[in-house]
Amino acid sequence: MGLHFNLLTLFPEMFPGSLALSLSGRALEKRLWSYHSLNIRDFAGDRHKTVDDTPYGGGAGMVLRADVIEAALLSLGERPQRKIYLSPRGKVLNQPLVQELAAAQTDITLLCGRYEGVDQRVLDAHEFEEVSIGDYVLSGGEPAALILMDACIRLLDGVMGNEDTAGEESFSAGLLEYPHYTRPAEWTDSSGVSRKVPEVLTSGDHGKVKEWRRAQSLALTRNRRPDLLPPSS
Ligand code: 6GU
Repeated sequence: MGLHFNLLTLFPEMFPGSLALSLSGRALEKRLWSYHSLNIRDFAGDRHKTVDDTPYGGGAGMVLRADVIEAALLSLGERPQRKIYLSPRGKVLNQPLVQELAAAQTDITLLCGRYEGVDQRVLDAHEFEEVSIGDYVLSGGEPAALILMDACIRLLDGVMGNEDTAGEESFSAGLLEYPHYTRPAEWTDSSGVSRKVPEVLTSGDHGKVKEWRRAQSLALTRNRRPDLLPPSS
């Protein structure tokens, strides 16, 4: 029942974070999704609670120990789980992957790295997938986990307030969104420039509105993100 996330992190207080608010927060209260945040440090084997060590071969930074990560993982028990290590070297998260994860029939375990990384052997031994949220470097995987979770949660049945919103999105699937306007129909900005809402939107002609929005979406996509368009266009 509902999508369940396990979080393996050195900062369990970072969850649910922003996901306790707004749409995802309401969905959490409604039990449409749930989470279990584990502190990796609780699985350290020594009295100093050591979780990391220096890298073999030398170099800067520290590496999270395989044995500690595995102990945390095994504490989750035998429930089937999709295991994801959040790391900038993973495949980049996109909407098809988000849709796949939101529809997962198993728990999703997210390993959030810190320091230089995680001992490769625990990733290999437990067949972690690696996922990145984009081509830049964060100081840790936790914000990436929150983003991945947010993107999944908003797709769950019963989460969106307005059932129209999801359909609207599939209409413009793969394109950037057209511009939005609300009242007043004419607005003067702080420089004294008067700005009107595009006439078609106040015309009441729903066919024309739809056509205009589609054209706007296409033009925006062509200008800003041509990589999103199929090769034919
Ligand atoms: Cl998943 N982790 C970190 N540390 N940095 C990232 C990232 C993940 N995705 C993009 N940058």
